[in-house]
Amino acid sequence: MALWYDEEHEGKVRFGLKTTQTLFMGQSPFQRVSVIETEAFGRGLLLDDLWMAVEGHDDWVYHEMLVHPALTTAPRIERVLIIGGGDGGTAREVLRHPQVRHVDMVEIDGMVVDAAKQFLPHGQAAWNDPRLTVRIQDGIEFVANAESESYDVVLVDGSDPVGPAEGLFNAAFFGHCKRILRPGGVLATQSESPRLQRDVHIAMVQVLAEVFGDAHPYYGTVTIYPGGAWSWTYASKADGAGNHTSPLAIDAARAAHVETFSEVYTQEVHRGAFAVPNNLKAHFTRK
Ligand code: SPD
Repeated sequence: MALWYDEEHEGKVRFGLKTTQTLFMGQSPFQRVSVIETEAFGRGLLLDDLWMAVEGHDDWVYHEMLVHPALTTAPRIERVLIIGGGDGGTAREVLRHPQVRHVDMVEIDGMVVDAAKQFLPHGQAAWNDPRLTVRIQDGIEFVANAESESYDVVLVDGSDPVGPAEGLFNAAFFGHCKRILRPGGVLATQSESPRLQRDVHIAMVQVLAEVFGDAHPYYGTVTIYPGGAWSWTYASKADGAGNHTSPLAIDAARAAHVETFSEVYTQEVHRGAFAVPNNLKAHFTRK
């Protein structure tokens, strides 16, 4: 008999995948961590029964689009901080940039990293890179205590705003992210579904605009996430002259390098992703 795994949203919507094997299931102090083999998308990681990552297309879209718009536009990319990202996909994409010298990845749940190292193909390229330091620590506490102006790019790769990731969506957290960025530095965060989590998405962009004085949502399709339509948001810290880094001022050499290995990212995809649907635009226009 076939076993199906259904992810349910607010008791109204379900997304189901036929499974072939459960490879890992554990309860950490923070959440249930599972790795399940699916017929359609290969191995997948779930946290508290919500899909986080699967092999192939969804992994590429999600991680390439979280990472490369920021890393092809930030003035400097030597020091990068990843909050969350325990499956390793974000670190993998960051470390593909030769200009990156040091990456701190702060993941609250050691069980996620252990399961990813053992069972997930996604992040394997990252784990042995000497530029990566993995810290098993609360990201909220880490940014609150980190030195001011110590990173060029901050990437927030958390789960949804329930459970351990809840504090990654508010002004206090983003305020510290801004403080620890160097002038001109860039933050990119996953910012939920513009369709099924529309209110959370709008609120996140508004909070980022408030905190940074600059926020640009961008969009793509991640089949395994609620509704398929997904978003990330880009925000930059003003430089010494009060100017913000533009998400569309792409460093052509860095982007051309990414295009030599990417599955999804191109400069055209990057530019197109920042087109905001009309019915969301009104929420983001500052008066
Ligand atoms: N609904 C799931 C949203 C998860 C976003 N982050 C996924 C982490 C993959 N690195």
